[in-house]
Amino acid sequence: MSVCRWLRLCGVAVVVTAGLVLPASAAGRASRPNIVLIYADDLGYGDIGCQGATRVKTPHIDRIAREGLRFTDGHSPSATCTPSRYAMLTGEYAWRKKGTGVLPGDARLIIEPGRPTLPSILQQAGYRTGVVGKWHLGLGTRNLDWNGDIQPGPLEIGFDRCFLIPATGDRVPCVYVEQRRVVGLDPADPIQVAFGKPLGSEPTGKAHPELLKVHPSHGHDMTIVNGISRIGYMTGGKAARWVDEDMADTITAKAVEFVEQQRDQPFFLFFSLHDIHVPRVPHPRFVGKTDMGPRGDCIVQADWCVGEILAALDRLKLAENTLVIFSSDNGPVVDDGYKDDAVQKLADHRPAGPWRGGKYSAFEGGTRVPLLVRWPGKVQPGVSEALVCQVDFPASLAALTGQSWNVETGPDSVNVLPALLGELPAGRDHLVEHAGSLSLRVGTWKFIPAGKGARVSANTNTELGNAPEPQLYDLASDPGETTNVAAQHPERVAEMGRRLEGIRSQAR
Ligand code: NG6
Ligand code: CA
Repeated sequence: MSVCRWLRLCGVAVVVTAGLVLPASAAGRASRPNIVLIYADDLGYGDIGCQGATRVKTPHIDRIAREGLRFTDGHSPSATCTPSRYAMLTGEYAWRKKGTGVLPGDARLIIEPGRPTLPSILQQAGYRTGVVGKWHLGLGTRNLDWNGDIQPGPLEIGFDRCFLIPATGDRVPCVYVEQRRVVGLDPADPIQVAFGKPLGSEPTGKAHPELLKVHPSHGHDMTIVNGISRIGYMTGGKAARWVDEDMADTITAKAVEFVEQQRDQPFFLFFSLHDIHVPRVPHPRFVGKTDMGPRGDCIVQADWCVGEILAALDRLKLAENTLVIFSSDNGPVVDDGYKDDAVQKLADHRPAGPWRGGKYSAFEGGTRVPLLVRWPGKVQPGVSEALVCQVDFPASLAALTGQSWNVETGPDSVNVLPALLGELPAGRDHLVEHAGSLSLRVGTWKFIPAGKGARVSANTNTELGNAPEPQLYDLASDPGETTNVAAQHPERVAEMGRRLEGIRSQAR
């Protein structure tokens, strides 16, 4: 019997490289399933049926959970969008690098072309790579001209294809970018974009609230596009402007098109939903599907987007050979700047599930998000309590596809592949959680250093987790972070404080 066959019979995956036979753990598995990463925006742990939501139905998301592995301790790297995405694509905690906070819509690209990224290593492994939907990692260099070639962007950091919402739904420019061009732009009506200082003569929400169909609750009072005032100012590009109500349909069609086009070789699709970020303006067919107003209806819409991708995989007979990952870029927020009835209609719905806080928060609700992994026949359906984070995707998916991950440029990415595939019950032993400040998880202990800052956000009413004294929680007995036990465990507080400082001061 060959060594290969013997190892396989013993349950050890093998990789044959230049005559050498190495166990998978040493050489990577060199398996190349398609990878579809569906990334919701601001969707909370408790916003989906399989994690306790009852007033909104999410059958498609629940199907991924039922047919796959549901993580109860899966995290986004940060409690807001840009830093989470930066860390997930680079394997480096965003707080290590200046300028990686929530970006304005005219920011330059913050991921350096040429550095290893999640998509670039998959490209190296022979994948066709695509990103569809929200980007929010900046585009171009300084003073980007939106009317010409938009670069550098996703195509310079490892994606073969892109169809983008450049920043967020609530930030200008309110146009799509495909490959390097604004979609549908009339050259006779050039786009200009500005943040901070007004631009042009188009009405703003501040001056003309009578023109609005959705009103801001805080901020969001600048240029009006499609009856909704945004963050930032734009002029021109009228024919190219998106219609919020059609956004889910538009990006889902693009995502499905990518899957159809790439079906014959391994592909990686990063499908980055707009939902359920503000402004929450679902397509009319989803309006009223819940009793929670637009926030609930947008969850239904997000679930529909997921269902379309799963249906495409089924239709093309790709489901068996596709690793589907579903997650969210940060915890939930109820009022994030528009009067959309989310607060009034929330009642007993708990967007963060059992966790305290939400988007922007150092409490678990900031980063403990839905994380589901499905790979039929390879990942045993079930529930995992492993501590894992999206920053681990680069090292883990490199291991899956037989690539080595560059720990110099992506030092915070841990290979947790055995946990992601359900082969091991444990993932990381520790995790730095990032909101405005840093906190540290070690096992089920959670340490939040003493810090300045409001306890509750005046805008969003989120409990931010800041306190003038150190906080220590034992999540095993107190998952809701209700009882600060720092005073009872001074040594653990000191030790976790030192460890956090050590990680913080580690050079790249
Ligand atoms: C905040 C916005 C909020 C949202 C957030 C980014 C205001 C008052 N608030 O500054 O509405 O856009 O940035 O969200 O402007 S994220 O999910 O992209 O991180
Ligand atoms: Ca977000």
